[in-house]
Amino acid sequence: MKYPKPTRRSWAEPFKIKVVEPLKTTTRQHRMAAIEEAGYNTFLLRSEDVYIDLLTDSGTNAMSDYQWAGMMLGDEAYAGSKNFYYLESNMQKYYGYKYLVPTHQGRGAEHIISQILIRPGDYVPGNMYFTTTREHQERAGGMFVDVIIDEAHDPESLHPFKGNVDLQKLEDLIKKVGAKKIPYISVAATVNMAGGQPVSMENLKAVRKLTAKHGIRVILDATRAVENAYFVKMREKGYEKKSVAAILKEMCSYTDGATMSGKKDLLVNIGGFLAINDRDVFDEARNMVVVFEGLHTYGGLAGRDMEAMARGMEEMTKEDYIRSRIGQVEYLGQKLLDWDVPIVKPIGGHAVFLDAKKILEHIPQEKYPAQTLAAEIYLDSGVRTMERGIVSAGRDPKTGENRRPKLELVRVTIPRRVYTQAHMDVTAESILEVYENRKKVKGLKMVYEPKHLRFFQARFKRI
Ligand code: PLI
Repeated sequence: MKYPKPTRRSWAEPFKIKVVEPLKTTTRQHRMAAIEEAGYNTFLLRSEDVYIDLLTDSGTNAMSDYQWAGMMLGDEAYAGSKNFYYLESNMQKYYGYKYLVPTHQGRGAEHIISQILIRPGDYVPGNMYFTTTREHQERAGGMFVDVIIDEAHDPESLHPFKGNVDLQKLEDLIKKVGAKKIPYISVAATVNMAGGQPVSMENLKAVRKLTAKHGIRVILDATRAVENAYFVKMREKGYEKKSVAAILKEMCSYTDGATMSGKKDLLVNIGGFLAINDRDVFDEARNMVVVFEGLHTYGGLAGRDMEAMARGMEEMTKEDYIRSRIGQVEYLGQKLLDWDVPIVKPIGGHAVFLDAKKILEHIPQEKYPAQTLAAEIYLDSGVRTMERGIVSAGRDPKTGENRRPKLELVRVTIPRRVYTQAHMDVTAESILEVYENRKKVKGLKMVYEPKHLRFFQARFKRI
């Protein structure tokens, strides 16, 4: 026999393709001009110059026919849209929180909760930072404190729950600054910046227990909580037979509220919400949302967008969907591992993270190895990825110094239900090509640095 028999049965996408969007291929010469014009920042590329777009899984999902059908049922009323009430009841059903405040996307919810709960001089612990989350905490006068376990900063560590909160670090912070100075702990489910790494249920329970003792709230970043729930099912004892839906609800039950970017788990292109159990916080949030987002029954969204989110909630917890979602990321990651390309291990939920520090070990962090690697991959094939290293980390607001994260990564992010296995093959081959030619690559220098969230708009030149 020519081919060895497979050792296990394959999964396949639990859908078929009904509408297609043509992709454009370009020449290397075209891409050279495009990346130069974009200041070597993949965020500044025009998407029509991109072949396979793995910049982000945010708002890049393919909606189902069921969701598109729902779009036609948009009740575009300024107040009291029926789509809002449907979204509210599905949020209660799938996440279990009491109150819902819709927002235009995740950062809208982060803004509101930060302004309500954080006072100047407060400390906000979190299991690693996320860019927009920390920005809003700092704008409210808070200081972010990283309390994730040390393993999260080590790309090689095989810890199954690298998103876990280090309880000792949290306890030390409480002792040092006092519980009164900690309005809440922000716990992200599948930690984006750590490589899409999950939090265990056991850890969530322990965080709940410790914070409850001190009267500190727990706010979940539920953006990719379904993906986290799937990892709990796969890796945590006692959860093998539970449904992903039940695991999700249990995770939320150990928290007081959640900020949510619907653009990820909810399989839509726009939307988000703040969910909360406390009536007083809800009243304040409802009051704030009308100033910054829109009326409390639409929060900056069209009725049709809320309908699509509500329907997305029904699809996200389907076992065959979530299995193929994570399976596709694993397929790409395993391919790179088989070729010894350094990536963050274990493979994450929404993306494969390339270890740029290791791949371009001859380029010091000040010369932006991850930014450089993302540009090189684009040059090779038109595949767009994203820097998640020193550029994303930004500057310390107190000292003005560059933060120097241990992780210097390139995120190869997989949109949901968008690309096929062949796209993953092409991507993996491009990364391998760049990896094999890595010695020839030189770094970048930053020539324009925006004040806030600099990674979005910073510009670079080749050294
Ligand atoms: O992009 P927003 O405003 O809908 O959501 C902000 C946000 C909050 N939390 C987490 C964990 C995120 O990943 C997140 C947005 N992430 C983006 C845009 C990404 O590319 O990962």
